[in-house]
Order: sequence, then structure tokens, then C-alpha cells
Amino acid sequence: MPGPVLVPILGDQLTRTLASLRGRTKDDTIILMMEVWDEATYVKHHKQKITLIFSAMRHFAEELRDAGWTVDYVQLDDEGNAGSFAGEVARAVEKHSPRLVSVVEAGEWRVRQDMEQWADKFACDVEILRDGRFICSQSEFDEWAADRKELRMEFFYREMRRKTGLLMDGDKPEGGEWNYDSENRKPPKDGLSAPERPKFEPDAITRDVIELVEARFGDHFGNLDTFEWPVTREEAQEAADAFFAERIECFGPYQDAMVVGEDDLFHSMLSTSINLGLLDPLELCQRAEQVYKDGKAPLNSVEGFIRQIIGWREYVRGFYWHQMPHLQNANALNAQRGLPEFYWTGQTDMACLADCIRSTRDNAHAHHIQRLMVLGNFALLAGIAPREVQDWYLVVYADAYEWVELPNVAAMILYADGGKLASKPYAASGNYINKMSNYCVGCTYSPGKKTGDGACPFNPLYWHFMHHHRERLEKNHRIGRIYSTWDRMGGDRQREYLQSARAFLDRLEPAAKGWARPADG
Ligand code: FAD
Ligand code: DLZ
Ligand code: SF4
Repeated sequence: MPGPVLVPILGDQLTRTLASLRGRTKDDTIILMMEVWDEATYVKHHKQKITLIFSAMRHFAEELRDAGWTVDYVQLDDEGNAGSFAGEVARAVEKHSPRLVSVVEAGEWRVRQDMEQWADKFACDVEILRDGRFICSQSEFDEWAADRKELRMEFFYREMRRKTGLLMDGDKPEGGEWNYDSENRKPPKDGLSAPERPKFEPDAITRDVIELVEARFGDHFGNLDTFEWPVTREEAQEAADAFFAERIECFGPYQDAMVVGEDDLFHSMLSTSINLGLLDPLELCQRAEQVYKDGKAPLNSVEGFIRQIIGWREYVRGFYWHQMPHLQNANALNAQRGLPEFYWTGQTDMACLADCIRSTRDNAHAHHIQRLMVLGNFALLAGIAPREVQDWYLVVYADAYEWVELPNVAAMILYADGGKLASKPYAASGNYINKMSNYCVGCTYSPGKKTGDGACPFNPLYWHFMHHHRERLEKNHRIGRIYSTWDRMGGDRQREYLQSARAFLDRLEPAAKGWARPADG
């Protein structure tokens, strides 16, 4: 009798439509799911991130068993746990003598490199299947990118609109424009608040995992008392239903707004579920389109939401594989400063940063503009070394996997790729944050003050950054004109800016080692 097929399912592949399950018969298949030490500690993930992944994995295993599949589930504390994917697959091969190991390609470079060695390691055939959960295959992206000097999301996005038919009116974009972003930059009006989104009480499975995580990863960043993520497909659907019923209408206009105490505003909060495999990205976009067709949300909101998914999400995934492995070491601006300690403690008198870090610690989440224009903008202007910023983002967000985190961090916020992804650095002074949020009202600094005591640190840091990178940025037609403003200031004013920035940077305390990676990591 030939052995069964062994189907390893990784922690972010939690869907029954996975390519490795397609066409399999239940009596001939053993599904392997493994909680492993290496994955939980290669960086010291936020406690909520580990809890979310382990709990969603355990719930998915239960769903599979209920549907009649055989699941070999290895828990972290099981005796003999080999601690790594390869080690656990080796144990399963020994135990089940499969004729074939059939696995869907890993989303991250690090794991895929390892996976490609499996065929040489195990005494059976190994097949690595394409991940069909993305709309754009890697070969399609590579072909699109092949002869382009600059890779711009906007053009890629139009291809995806044509490919999916979403918001298309024949071969024209619905409403006549591809992109309605100019309608999506409303500052928050006084008292802006969003309807409460569904929050999910930990059930017995999640409570067990919380106990495990507190016991084994107690020194990792983050609060666990506030865990309320969806951990099953049903819960994720409930979260999506609430978004489409109550929040998508205002999603567009207030996409860039930030309000103290309103941690997620009108954002969908669906990234964790999409990245885990609990929700299908294309289905979500089709639902969004239907909401528009039913007249329940405006085009700018629906187009904005769809662009985030079939545009940005697909694009950064293609970009990641197109640019790896060198993207992880890119540092075009030669940024060398250590990450400040306050990114971990939240102890800073800059109210905007303190609030975004508080939300990050409590929710393992911050919304896009907080990640980009507050936390990211600061890291860019202060010249923080990309590897340290990358580690931070990978650790602290429950939706963070390297394929999506790295392009956003290295290329979008830090311009470390020298402008392949973004046409200019997303650099901004305190003015932008003051316009788009109510943070500055409660801050010890003043966004209107440019230099010296009490000046918002973003102001001198902005000009310090611009001055420092003049040679490169002056040639950029989207940002180069700013230098005429700088030149008009004259030497004394320029010196005040530069001295203010240097004095601030000299006071920054770098983080102690050990927050992001284990001591020997
Ligand atoms: P919404 O605002 O409701 O957007 C809808 C969906 O669009 C998201 O769920 C997500 O799937 C997708 N999306 C939106 N923007 C992006 C983007 N730039 N890249 C990829 N997908 C996008 N997203 C992650 O999923 N994982 C990460 O590790 C991650 N790291 C980021 C780091 C930085 C520096 C920045 C600027 C952005 C990062 N993002 C990341 C993108 C974005 O911030 C999150 O997807 C979003 O905040 C998740 O919240 P939401 O589901 O409410 O998103
Ligand atoms: C992020 C993560 C963590 C913390 N732990 C596990 C785990 O123990 N088992 C598992 O299958 N997946 C885990 N993951 C998600 C993986 O890191 C993710 O599936 C791959 O890295 C994608 O390449
Ligand atoms: Fe942030 Fe500056 Fe506003 Fe303070 S004044 S909240 S540091 S932008």
C-alpha cells in the first residue's frame, strides 16, 4: 500500500480552498499543522500576534476535523516538538510514511528557502504549489515589472482592475476615474467617531493559548488583556459584515484621519483575517463593489477600499518577491541611527507617537496613516537604520508577515530602495499631523513653532532630512521644488533648523538590545 499524502498547512494558510487540499480525498490525506519555537521567536512577535496565529490554527484544525479530515496537530509544548518546520515535517514523514508531501509555497523568503530543501531531506516526493490566494501570480508581476525602471502601484492597479473586472464599465473605470484619492483626505472634524466594531471575547481555545503565551513569551512586547481579534472564519465574516454595513461609507473620506482614542476609525480591521487566510481578498472586494451598486456607499470609499486590496496588497507582494533578497538589506539613504527606546515603551512627550505606540501595544494594530505618517515618518526623518525599523514593524503588528511588512517599511516609509516603489519619500513636518489629527492639542510641543524650545520636533527634523539628502532629492520633480523654500530662508534660519534637529537627535535614547530578537538573535 502506498502511503498517504502529507499536507503541511502553515499558520497563515488557514483556508479549505488551499491548493494543496484541492482534489484530495479525506481517507488518503494527513494534514500537518505545527506550532514551532523557531517561528515564534525568530523575532519576538507581539504577544497578541502569537496568540492570534496559534488560536486561529487550533480553531482551523478543529474545523478540518469536524469536516472529516485527519489532522496531525503539534502544539508548542508537545513532547518531542522539533521546534522547526523542517524538523516537524521530518517527524511526520517518519510517523506516517507518506508517498508525497504537498505544501503551498510559504509567503516569506526565509521559510521558502527552507522549504526548497525539503525534497533533498525527506524520503518521499515533495511538491511546492503556488499560492492561489493572490490575484496576481508572481510570473505575471515579474512580466509586468520586467522593462519598467520605476514600479508604480497605480499602473499595476489598473491592470488588476481590468483583470478582475471590479468597478469597470466596459473597458473604462467606473465613474470615469481610476482613483478617487483626492476625495479621501478629509481632516477629522470635531467629535468624529466611528460605530463600535465587533470585538471577540477569547473562548476556551484562545484562553489556553493566552496562558501558553504568557508563560512562554512573557517578555515579548504587547498587552494580552485586550485581545479581541477574530480567530475563526465565522468571526472574521462577522467583522466583515459589520464593516460593510456600518463603516465602509466613511472609509474613503476619513482614511487618513487620526483621532485620539478612536484607534481604528472607519478602517476595516480585516488585515489579520485576510493574511491568515480566514477571508478571501477577492470576495471582500466583490462585496464592496456590491455595496456601491446597492447605493449604500460612495464610489470614493469603495474604490479606495478595493485599491488597498487589489492594488497595494497585491503590489507589495509582487514587489517583495521581485526585490528579494536584497530588499532586506537596502539602505539607499544610509540611515544608521538605532531605533529609539520609546518605540517599545511609548515613553515620549510627542503626543502623536505616544498614542500610536499605545495603540500598537494594546491592539497589535495601528492604522495605515499612523504607521506611515507618524511612526514611519519619524523613523525616516530621524534616519533610523532600516533593519531596526523592519524588525520593529514585523514584531508589533498582528498582521505582519515579511512579504507585506518589508516593502511597506523599507520601500514605502524609509525610501531604502532608492525610489523603486515610491516616487518620493513620504516626509512631512508637524503641519501634516496637525492637519490630519487632533494629537497636537494635547502635546507639549507646538506644531506652529519651527525651531527651539517647544517646537514640534518634526519641523526641524524635516528640514534636517531635506538638507542632508539634497543631492539625491533635488533631482526628484515631485519634491525638488522644496529647496527653493529652503534657500530663501537664508543661512541663519537654516542653521537654527539644523541645530534644533541635531540637539533633538542627540537626546534620543537608543533601545536596549533584546526587544526585537532573542539575545543571541
Ligand atoms: P484598511 O485600511 O481597512 O485597508 C483594507 C485592506 O487593504 C487591509 O486590510 C489590507 O489587507 C490592505 N492594505 C491596505 N494598505 C496596504 C498596504 N500598504 N500594503 C498591503 N496591504 C494593504 N499591512 C499588513 O497586512 N501587514 C503588515 O505587516 C503591514 N505593515 C505595514 C507597515 C507600514 C510601514 C505601513 C505604512 C503599512 C503597513 N501595512 C501592513 C498596510 C496597512 O497599514 C495595513 O494593512 C492596515 O493598517 C490594516 O488595517 P485594516 O485592515 O483596517 O486596513
Ligand atoms: C508568525 C507565525 C508564528 C509566530 N508561529 C507559527 C507557528 O508556530 N506555526 C506556523 O505554522 N506558522 C507560524 N507563524 C506563521 C509563519 O511564520 C508563516 O506561515 C510563514 O512564515 C510564512 O512564510
Ligand atoms: Fe506630534 Fe508635533 Fe503634533 Fe506633538 S506637536 S503631536 S510631536 S506633530
